[in-house]
Amino acid sequence: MIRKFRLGSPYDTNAVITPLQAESIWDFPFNPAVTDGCFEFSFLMRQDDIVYGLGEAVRGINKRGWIYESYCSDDPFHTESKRSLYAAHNFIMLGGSGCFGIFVDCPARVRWDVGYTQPDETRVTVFAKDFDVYLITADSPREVVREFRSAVGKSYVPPFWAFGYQQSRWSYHNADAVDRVVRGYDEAKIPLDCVYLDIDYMQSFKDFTVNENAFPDFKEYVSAKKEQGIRLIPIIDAGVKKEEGYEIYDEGIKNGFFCKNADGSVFEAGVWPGVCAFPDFLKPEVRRWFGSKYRYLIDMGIEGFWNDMNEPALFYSANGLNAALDEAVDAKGKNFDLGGFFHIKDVFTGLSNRQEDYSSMWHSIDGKAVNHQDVHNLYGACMTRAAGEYFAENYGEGEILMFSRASYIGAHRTAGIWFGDNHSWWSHILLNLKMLPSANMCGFLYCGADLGGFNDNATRDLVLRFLALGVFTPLMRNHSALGTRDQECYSFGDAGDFRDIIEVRYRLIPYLYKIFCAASADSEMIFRPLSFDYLGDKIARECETQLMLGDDCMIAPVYEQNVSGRTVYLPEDMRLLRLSGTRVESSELKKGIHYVDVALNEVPLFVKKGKKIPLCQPALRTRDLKTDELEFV
Ligand code: MIG
Repeated sequence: MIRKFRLGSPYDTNAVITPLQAESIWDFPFNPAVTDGCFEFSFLMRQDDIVYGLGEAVRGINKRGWIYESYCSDDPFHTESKRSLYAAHNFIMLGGSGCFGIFVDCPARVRWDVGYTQPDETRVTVFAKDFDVYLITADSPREVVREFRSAVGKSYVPPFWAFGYQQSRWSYHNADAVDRVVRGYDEAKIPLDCVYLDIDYMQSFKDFTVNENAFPDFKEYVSAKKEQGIRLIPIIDAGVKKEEGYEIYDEGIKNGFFCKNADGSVFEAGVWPGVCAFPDFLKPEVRRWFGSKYRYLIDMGIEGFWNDMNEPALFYSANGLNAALDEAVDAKGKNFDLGGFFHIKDVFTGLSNRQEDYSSMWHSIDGKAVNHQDVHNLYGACMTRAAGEYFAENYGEGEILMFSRASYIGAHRTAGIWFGDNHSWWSHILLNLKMLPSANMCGFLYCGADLGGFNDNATRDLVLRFLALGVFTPLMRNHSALGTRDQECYSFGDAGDFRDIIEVRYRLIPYLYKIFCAASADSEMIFRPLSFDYLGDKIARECETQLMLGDDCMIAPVYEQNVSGRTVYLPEDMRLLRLSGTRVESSELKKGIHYVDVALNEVPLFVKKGKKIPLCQPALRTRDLKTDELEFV
């Protein structure tokens, strides 16, 4: 059952699509109250209750014992100490003595104190006066999720080729660099379907432009790659370069499409292109306008995009920078104590993504000025909705690949997400694994992390182990930052182990695609915590390093360095498949704890009794897969 409670007159976030009669917020059964001008509610947790949800966030599948904040943030350090990442996924669920889910449909900041202040209490603070809260009750966590997901609508299904292996880097800056990647993979006989274009393909980082020195005849080039079975996926950033004569900027100015300052002038801040204006994506006409701009690239043969920097990330504002410079100039020549030094240092390091800047940004909704803070968490989602709706209308649903960095529930209907700038750290294999079921609860099915890690230098074994998790994630993309060690699969000498891992992915694609489509159609999760399936089993309930995959399987990737395998808990008898290239080794394991050897070129898959897993022959491209010639294991 689902009930809706309302405070004030909320802006329509487009998250829930089932029409429901709203009750008063004061009838919400979890201690609704106003404290210090903010709305709060709370519920008690028994010792063995698990709190699930919050989608893309730090820490565990069980969210207990930390404070999280829904506030879309461009933060490239995904450490335990953080409260916010790029997304605002306001769905939380209690599983245990009772079972219910809560969705706070509010695009302003929301704080989730999940047993941090009071170990047995979850306290939620909503920093707004107009919003809806939904209460979902059912008999089990799985049913709560299903009920919630049916209310927010079916998840986006990308094109079939988007299940192929994808290679990215910031940046393959010209056609030669892209060709080298394709050649590297082809020579190593490693499957590949997509190569990504990061910001350097543009002219001066301007959206919907192509640098002609880097790609002299882009259209021709895109079609030549397509003939080779390779799709190019360009990035689109939220900020529009301030430059007279640049069509997008001029049109935005002429039509009043950009966010404003309080005095009505255009809000400006620095991002990659330099000073930028920010489309007011909350306006339907702005979404239609910006969405239609993708056509420029689609007409050149492009079939997929990734939307970046749409929290929105702000490196600095003119106001912030000038104030900081004034302080620095003012301090010059004065006797500087340590306090003064750290103050100036903080002023400069705090220039990016400043609260003051977000507070000085204004939207216009139905002719009314709305402060950015009240809708912050919808900005990126609306950017992606702009593209998604244009694609669905003009090219048909699921024809164009789209995924975004920032997101809000609702955006899962038109796009996927990636988990942003992780690190080439072993701990991030596990963090990214834990994000998968949480993201699925919130509707995001097409997702994945930067395999091999984005920041910092990767090692060969890390990339292999990361890829072995990526074999199962719908988005299987290796991506890394400018200046870090190359981490393409052919960059570490002998590529055989990489081929073995990625071939396993291609063998599984028909099966994974089927699970994906069914999960979208039936409002199911692809990845579930073991506790969803084995409710009374203590070890399963506490397991944070293994996941159920669909209805037949369990996965348990290796996430530590210098180990030859890992300990795996089997909540029932299962068959272990050791997959490597076209090799399949199968053995039976009894319920209980096992140490399982996993070589660097192997992918372990645990299959429940009485289930059969279809495999096809691998191919270098998804288009060459013979999806109707399946062998069953
Ligand atoms: O400030 O476009 O998360 O994937 O490679 C960094 C450059 C901007 C952040 C994205 C990352 C991308 C990078 N971008």
